[in-house]
Amino acid sequence: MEPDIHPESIPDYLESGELRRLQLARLQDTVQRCYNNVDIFRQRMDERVLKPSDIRTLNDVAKLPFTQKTDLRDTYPYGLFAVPMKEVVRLHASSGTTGKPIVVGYTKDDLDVWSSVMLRSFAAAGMQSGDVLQNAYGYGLFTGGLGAHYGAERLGATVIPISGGNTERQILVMKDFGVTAICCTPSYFIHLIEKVNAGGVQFEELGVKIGIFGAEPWTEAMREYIQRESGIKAFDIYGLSEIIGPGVGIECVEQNGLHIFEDHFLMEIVNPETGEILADGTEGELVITTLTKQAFPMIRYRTHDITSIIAGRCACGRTVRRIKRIRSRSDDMMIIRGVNVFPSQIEAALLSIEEAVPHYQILLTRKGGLDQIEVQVEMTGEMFGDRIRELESVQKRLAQAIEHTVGLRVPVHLVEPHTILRSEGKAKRVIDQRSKRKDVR
Ligand code: DLL
Repeated sequence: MEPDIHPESIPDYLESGELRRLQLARLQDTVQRCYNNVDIFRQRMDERVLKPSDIRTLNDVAKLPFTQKTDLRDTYPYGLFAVPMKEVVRLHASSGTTGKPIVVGYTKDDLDVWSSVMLRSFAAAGMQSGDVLQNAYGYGLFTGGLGAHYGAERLGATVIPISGGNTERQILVMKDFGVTAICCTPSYFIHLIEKVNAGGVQFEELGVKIGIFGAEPWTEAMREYIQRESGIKAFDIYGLSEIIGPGVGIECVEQNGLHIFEDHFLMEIVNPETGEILADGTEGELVITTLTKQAFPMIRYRTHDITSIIAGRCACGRTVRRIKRIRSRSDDMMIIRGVNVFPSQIEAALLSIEEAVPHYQILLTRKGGLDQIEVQVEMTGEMFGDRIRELESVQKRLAQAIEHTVGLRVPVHLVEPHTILRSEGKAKRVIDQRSKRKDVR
């Protein structure tokens, strides 16, 4: 166990039998509350001739119906809430890729749990009271800003609620306010590093030590890039609005998988096609059941996030299990000439080339009924002055790295520095121009 465990982090270290007993009691309670209060859940249980009392062991979770994102849309806005609205003290919403947003609600107790898991997240990444956190996640309907805010305050850190965007001001604050930790999306952090460097300052000089990055997929290669370029230690934090927001899981100082706060979130990995539960270590779709949520409990929520459970104890001593970093969303998979391609594979390949900069985008088009892919990568300022022959060599090596990783020859185009849109929140890596409807993800 780490020395100086924060009292709220004690559940991270529960003995496994005790954790399973707690999970079962909480699962039974959640199922009963959903049965009593959520119409579509009760109907689905009744169709299966299943009663809450049939949940006798944790394995019985497999008997319960899945909840899909479409269920949230179909019952928009409040159809899955399990408490009367007068008990709901906060709403957040996540913008879907199509149509209406999904709306999630919290009781006072839910906010308490959320702050607590966020406190545990920051503590796992090595933050303490006395740290000064620049919170550059967006405040508003997005869960990132307020979720991080209350967790860090509860830890006793000093929170700077700067929200996303306004990069010049972010840099001023980082320079002048004694910032020791920062949270934002990894893509926005890369933008910050770039801007700091452009101002003639080395990022290391700023005194920031810890970065808590999530809300979008990023790769191990990207972590290496970030740590090398900024001198900070970069941690991966995971969460989704439907479950609570950020704080479902985070890496500890070992940086070897994300601990899931299993006393609040029951996890399963299933085959995304069949829904069959997969063994630890096998990659599949993460499915989460909330164990303590009151306003918006979720039973077997299909996250579409692809990962696997890491078997075995973490060197940090936490007993709550870990998952591998999210490889991608199942719906981000592109099928090009019969080959499955994930954006994260392209990112890893690009960053394996020394000269590469992490600003890239993937363009999907359709020609003659066939899907075409192209990768655009920004040149660095130095490369821009290079001779054509040198640029061709970089381009060739990038294409070879992609072919090596993905097994597909993909055209790579070097584009001028600063021509790919920088994100202040979640990056849009894939520009899909295959249909008339320009669907930008
Ligand atoms: O992104 C919550 C959050 C805020 C997480 C701040 C971490 C930090 P949503 O907007 O509902 O919530 O998006 C959730 O984002 O299902 C994943 O596909 C993706 N995602 C979130 N964290 C990670 C991560 C917030 N660390 C969706 N790695 C999730 C990869 C992530 N993907």
